[in-house]
Formats: sequence, structure tokens, C-alpha cells
Amino acid sequence: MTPRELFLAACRRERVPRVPVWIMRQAGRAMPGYRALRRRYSFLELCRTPELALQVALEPVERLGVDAAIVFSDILIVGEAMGLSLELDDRGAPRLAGLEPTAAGVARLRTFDPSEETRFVLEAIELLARSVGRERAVIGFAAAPWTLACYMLARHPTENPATDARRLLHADPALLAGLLERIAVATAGYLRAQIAAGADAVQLFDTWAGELSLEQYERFARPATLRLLEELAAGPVPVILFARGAAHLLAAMAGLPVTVLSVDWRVDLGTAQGLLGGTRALQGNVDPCALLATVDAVDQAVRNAIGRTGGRGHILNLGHGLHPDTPLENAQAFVRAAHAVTLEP
Ligand code: 1CP
Repeated sequence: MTPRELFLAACRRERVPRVPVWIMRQAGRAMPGYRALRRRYSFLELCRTPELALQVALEPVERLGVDAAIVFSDILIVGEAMGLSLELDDRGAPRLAGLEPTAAGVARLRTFDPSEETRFVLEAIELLARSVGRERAVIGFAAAPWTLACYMLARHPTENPATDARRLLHADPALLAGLLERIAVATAGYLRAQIAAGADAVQLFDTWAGELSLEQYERFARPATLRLLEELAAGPVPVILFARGAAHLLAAMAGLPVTVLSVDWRVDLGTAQGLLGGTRALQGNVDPCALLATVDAVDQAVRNAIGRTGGRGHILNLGHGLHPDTPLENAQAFVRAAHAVTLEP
């Protein structure tokens, strides 16, 4: 089995000889080649130049041996394509210019044509798919509607990005629901285009889902995510839903038509597997801070995670993104440890 086949089989919860592995934020600041490129190019230049984005996406494949490559881009790119300006702050980090939280502000958002406004992302996926061939899986991605709404509405970059979206939830629930729906429809078209360009799977990042109560999640975030999934109609392409701090939302997320639920380090994988009753594969969930410790700690964390699921319907990953200060040898140890665990036939 190629790593790509392993990845796709694990998404479908088929028996596999070993657990496939990749790392959220594998293409980024933990990679020495990325840091060198960032001395010459801004973050947005890297995103908007397909040949450079390809180089960044391939580095963790080559250095770490991960089974899947994620396209190099950012969730905020969709906000820009919808008409908000995306700029770099004084530390070089991307920031969306705030959306005016009024009916007029939401009405000004565009439903964009992915092959025009985000052509560079599609080209990066085409190059990546051609480059890894059928050996490794290629993952496309976007934010889940709630998380992109948080970044669109955030007025104080230093504060929790969800605060202003939660304010709108109380001040004008209908306006928030309308915004979430606009994002859902635009994102579905964007992800369909990524799949057409060669993505083998797509992941939705709901980084700020955990800021919502179960009732709020069910009233706002979940219907928008469902709308996105219905519009996406991904067919045979697996859809992975990542949510952070969302142990209390797991049952609500499990009812969504996704293939894989990606959980953070606070969730017990065994409990999650029991709750899902074998209906969804799981992705995760080693604490990213384990990779800031020792190779031995990494080994143990990997064996523990795979032990919790028995390796069935499990894609090994971290519980959130790779910390930029992670020593390269620990990231390599993470992948090596996962590859070393053989599963019962
Ligand atoms: O060089 C730099 O300083 C830029 C650092 C960086 C990188 C490498 C940012 C800024 N984005 C990225 C790439 C990125 N972002 C990827 C690429 C592929 C990979 O995973 O290897 C992905 C999937 C993302 C997704 C993303 N962007 C998320 C969701 C996942 C998560 O980490 O929770 C979020 C929240 C963002 C927003 C974002 N991107 C970057 C910044 C500084 C921020 C805002 C963070 C915040 O204020 O919360």
C-alpha cells in the first residue's frame, strides 16, 4: 500500500497495516527551509506564488516522511477573496481588515470565483498533486464558517478572535446567521475547486468552535457547517473536520456528514471512538507540546495515542498545529514512531 492508499483507507476505517500520519502546520515555521524562504519573501508572497507554495508544502514530506502533504495557504485567503483586505501586521502575520458588523457590511461580501480570485491556491494544489503523484495524499483546506466569521469580525487582534463574533451572536443573531451562510456557500465552491485541482481530501478548521456553548454551536456553527457540507457534496473525497477545545461539542459534530473528526489533545481518543460508535474515523491528537520535550516523550505519546484507538480508523496527527519551536528531530521522531507501530492484520 502506498502512503496515499493508507491514508484514504484509514479515512474509510478499513484495516491498514499501520496508522497514516501527517502534522497540522507541518508546512511552516518549524521547517528550516521555510524559515530561510521567509527571510526572502513575505508570508503572502509565499501563499500567492504556486512554485514557492509547492516548495514549502514538499519540505515536510521530504524531511519528515509524512504520508500526506497539505497545500501551503491560509484560512484567511477566503476572507480576502470575499472582499476584505488581507494585510501583514508588524510581525509579518496575516490580518483581515475588519468586516463592518451590519447588514450593509455583510451584503458587500462577494461570492467569488475560485478559479479567478484564488487561482494561485488551485495551481499550488495542481503542482503538489503532480509532484507527489499517487504516492502521498494531498490535503486541501479552508476554515469552517464560524472560525472564518471570528477572523472577519475581530476588531482587536490581541484579544481572543472569537469575542466580537460572540458579541454579534447576542446583538444580532440573524445577521450572524446570514454571515455564516454566505461564508458556507463561498467556501463550498472554493473546496470543490480544490478537489477538482487534485486534493485527495479536504479539512475544515474550526479552531474557535470551542468558544461556543453546545446550544450556540447547534444554533449557529453547526447549521452553517452542514450547509457547507451539503453544497460541497464531496462524494468519495474524505472531509476532515477539526475543532479545538470542543470535547463538549463532539456528539453534535458526530452527526455531521464528515468522514473524519479531528480532535485536540484534551479529548480522550478511546472515549471519542466509543461515542462515535465506529461511524467516523478519528484524527489526532498528540499534545503539540510533547514535541517540545524529548524523543522518548514523543515515542511514548505516539504509542499511547495509537493504543487508545487500536489503530483502526485513526489518522495520527497532533491535537493542534506544530509549534514553531519544535526541534526537527522531534518532528521526525513523531513520524518515525507512528510508522514503527504495526497493527494486527
Ligand atoms: O511565516 C509566518 O510567520 C506565517 C505563519 C503561518 C503559517 C505557516 C500562518 C499565519 N499561516 C500559516 C500556514 C497555514 N495556516 C497552514 C498551512 C499548511 C500546514 O498546516 O502546514 C494552515 C492549514 C493554516 C490554517 C490556519 N490559519 C488556521 C487553522 C489552524 C490553526 O492553527 O488553528 C488559523 C487559525 C490560521 C490563521 C492564521 N494564520 C497565520 C496567523 C498568524 C493566523 C492567526 C492566528 C491567530 O491570531 O489566532
